[in-house]
Amino acid sequence: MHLERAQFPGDFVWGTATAAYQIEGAVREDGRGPSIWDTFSHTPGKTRAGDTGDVACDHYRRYREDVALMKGLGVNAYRFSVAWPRVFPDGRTLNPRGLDFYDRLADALLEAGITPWATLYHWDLPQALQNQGGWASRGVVDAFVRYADAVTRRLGSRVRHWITLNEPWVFSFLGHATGQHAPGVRNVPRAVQVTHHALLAHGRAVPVIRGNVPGARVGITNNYMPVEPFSATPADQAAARRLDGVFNRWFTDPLFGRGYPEDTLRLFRLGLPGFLQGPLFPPRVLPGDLEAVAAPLDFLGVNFYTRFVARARRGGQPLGTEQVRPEGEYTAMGWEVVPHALRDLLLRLHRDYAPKALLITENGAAYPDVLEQNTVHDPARTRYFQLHLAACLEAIHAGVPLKGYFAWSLLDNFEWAEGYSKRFGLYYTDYPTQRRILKDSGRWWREFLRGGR
Ligand code: IFM
Repeated sequence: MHLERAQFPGDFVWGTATAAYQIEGAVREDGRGPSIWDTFSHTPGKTRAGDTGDVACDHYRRYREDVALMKGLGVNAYRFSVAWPRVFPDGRTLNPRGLDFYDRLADALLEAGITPWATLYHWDLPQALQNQGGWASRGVVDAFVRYADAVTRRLGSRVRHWITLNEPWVFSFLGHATGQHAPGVRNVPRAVQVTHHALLAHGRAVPVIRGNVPGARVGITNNYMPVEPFSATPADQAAARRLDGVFNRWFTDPLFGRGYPEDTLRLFRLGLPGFLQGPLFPPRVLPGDLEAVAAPLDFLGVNFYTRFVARARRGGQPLGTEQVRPEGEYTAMGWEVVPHALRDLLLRLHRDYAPKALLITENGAAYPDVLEQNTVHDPARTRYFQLHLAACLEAIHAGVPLKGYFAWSLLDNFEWAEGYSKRFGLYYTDYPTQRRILKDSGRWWREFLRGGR
């Protein structure tokens, strides 16, 4: 496949992405408090092989080396997240030492000519706030705004690009409905309430960030899951639309001033006749909330990995829908490789919401990598990147204001409930020695980024 950096706009953002709990380790360093992921991962049976983020990639101590790795790759941006429990260890009291780390990281990035893109929340809520109800309690909104204020005051002179939340769908539903993620709650009404508090916290933080950061660029990152009907039957189409509401529109319509989608609200209120009986779980939304959620954005962050093919089915499956797994290529996560779905998604977001700018804030793939003679041959991952970059180009040619792409991830890391069993990195992490080894896919990226500079 012919793909060159020069085919993309000259000012395109090229980055790699990570998140605090997945790479930092040092969970007791410099006054950090426990997060819900510390609690969850230390609870027997919650993560694969009982893995925890206690050490992870030891990035807290090795960040300089990791910045050098990025420089070697030739990226011009790095998306990382700030750990809330480093900054407010007990949920209330500011710990300036926790911010010192991000200060040093930002300086090291800038010195290396890499633009920092900071995410405020990538799932590591301070346990102290969870003890007060966490995201299910409205008090979390003020706590998040205080946290966003403290972080952006301290880093705002050097970090201009801010992402409030990473993937509210995931931490709302996997954290509070299925219980696969921290805090491990299984309560659908609570999960729906969490979605609203998350979006409200985002919207209330946006003007605060702008006030603290000269020339701020502020956005949010959603995980998008395009849903395609299995067949053209009205039942399958309706099933796909239901899921699209819950996965995608619920987290996007309110950001763009449309409130929550009517059909999904109706589903949450009334259930699905013959399947789920209402009244169920519409969220409590107070006057003024929706206006706050719709704070103007500079960009919409898109995390894309795969699609969902939906078939209507009564009984057994949530929302009267089952997932069909078409024949084709799948990654080690069991996610289908479908680059056309990324192109179509970008076209759709542009058409339906017209954000000022779109960025792919995550895209990548896990494969069963094997370290052999100090190298990892991972042609499937290289191909995954190439196919998805080609999909991005098609979207750009069709007029989508796509401004950047962050590969997930810089290095193999703690993949949440999957622990260290799934590897997404451009660098292989040899956990016993903490050596980082460039994979073939990383070499491909380096060559790609070298071209056209
Ligand atoms: O590792 C995660 C990341 O934290 C959020 N988006 C998806 C990635 C792969 O599962």
